[in-house]
Amino acid sequence: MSLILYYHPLASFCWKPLIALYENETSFTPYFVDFGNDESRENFLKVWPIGEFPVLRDENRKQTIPQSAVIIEYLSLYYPGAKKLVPSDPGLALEARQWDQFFDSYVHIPTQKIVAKCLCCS
Ligand SMILES: N[C@@H](CCC(=O)N[C@@H](CS)C(=O)NCC(=O)O)C(=O)O
Repeated sequence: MSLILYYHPLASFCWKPLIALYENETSFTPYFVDFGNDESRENFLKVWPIGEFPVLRDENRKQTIPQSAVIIEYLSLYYPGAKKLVPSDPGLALEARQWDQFFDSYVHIPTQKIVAKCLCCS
């Protein structure tokens, strides 16, 4: 399988590319990055030393793509499916990016702070 998505189920930024992949039934291998497991963490850091997920690895194109929104654009470009992920109209594409960044800033980042706090407390 060509596409591997490095992700964590509690990381809401990872849900963005997961939704894109599932919407178009794009074939991929999910790789659950378990930072509590040395082998899992090291395998991921070999692919993306920054250590932030989601990251898409495309073995066919020999590309490593970080950043949730860029992964969606990459899928839209190289693995298009029945569902259009990015509007063709440049004005609408700009609006989509605007909302994407809005939700990143005001929903995902606060969500991740809550998740991190809860995990630290448990
Ligand atoms: N701008 C990035 C943000 C990704 C991000 O913040 N990922 C978090 C989880 S949701 C992460 O990797 N946290 C682990 C860490 O930073 O060590 C994106 O859109 O992908």
